[in-house]
Amino acid sequence: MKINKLEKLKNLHELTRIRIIEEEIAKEYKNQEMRCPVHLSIGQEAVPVGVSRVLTKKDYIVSTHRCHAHYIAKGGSIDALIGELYGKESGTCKGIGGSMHMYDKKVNHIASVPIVGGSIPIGVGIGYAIKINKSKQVSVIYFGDAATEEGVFFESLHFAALKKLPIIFVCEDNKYSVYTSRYERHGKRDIKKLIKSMDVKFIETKENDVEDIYKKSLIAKKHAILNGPVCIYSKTYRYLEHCGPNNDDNLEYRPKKEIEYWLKKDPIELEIKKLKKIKIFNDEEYLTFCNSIRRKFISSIIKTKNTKSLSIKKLENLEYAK
Ligand SMILES: Cc1ncc(C[n+]2csc(CCOP(=O)(O)OP(=O)(O)O)c2C)c(N)n1
Ligand SMILES: [Mg+2]
Repeated sequence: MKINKLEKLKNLHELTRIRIIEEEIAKEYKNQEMRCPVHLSIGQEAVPVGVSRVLTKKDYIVSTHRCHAHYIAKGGSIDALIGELYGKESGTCKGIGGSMHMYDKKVNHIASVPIVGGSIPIGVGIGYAIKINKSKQVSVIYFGDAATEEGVFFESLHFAALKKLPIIFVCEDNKYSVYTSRYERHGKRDIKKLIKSMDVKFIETKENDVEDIYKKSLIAKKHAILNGPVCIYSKTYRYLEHCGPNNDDNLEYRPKKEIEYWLKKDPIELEIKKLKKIKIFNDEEYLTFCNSIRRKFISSIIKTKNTKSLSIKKLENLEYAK
């Protein structure tokens, strides 16, 4: 499958949009007005961008504590994202969830659950509903490498495989659960063997390569609808601390060589290199694009700061079941 020039540019723009938004959140966070912990995805953008390129608004996603990029890539509202971070009524959960609870029915981002592995069975339930309703959608379940250590992960894969549900499991393996590496947690356990043994198709992508992830997501979506569950497994890397706006490389829980390896594999740099090679990258245009995203985001922050938080009275009257 060939990706045309326009699509290549779209990929780069989407990676960049998410990077800039997360960078600006990191800057703003230091002003201590965002009223929640934040888990940023800087460095990990290729997975949500590649996967989302094959999804429609009607397809469903569920996410984790590190959910901003998933929400943005699914077409979520930037104003609603910021509103949620500032605890405002305009937020995706009216400002009472915070960064780890992006939820927006308008784009079928159904849940973000910070209990590790917690959103996996929700995504499986959605897959089951799609199957029963015979609608041609998929349920995408994003999770980190640590979620594969939870009991519910195994139960969910088992049920999805048994019922042949239209689910794309997406494992974003950034090697770490907070400060602890995959090897320290479960030695040389082979995730590929494990997932295949559960009768779920396994597709590994190239590291941080948005085009490859896009192409493989197309295959995954087709498989999920026709044959049942599939797992996209993608190695990637976060640049900042597990939770918060800072770099924590001074703590030395990650080897220097490893950090250097991943910085050379930056998803945006990789894409720019490719576009330069086929001569469709223009420095000036790209800079203009970056500046306009940054400007829009900052003005949205300023606007949000001047809006209201949910009143106690309204909070008491909220009916979630509606
Ligand atoms: C069941 C459970 N155990 C522990 C935690 C504390 N915790 C929050 S995030 C996290 C790390 C999760 O790592 P991973 O799933 O790989 O996602 P990443 O943060 O790397 O994106 C942990 C252990 C939790 N939220 N839930
Ligand atoms: Mg991880």
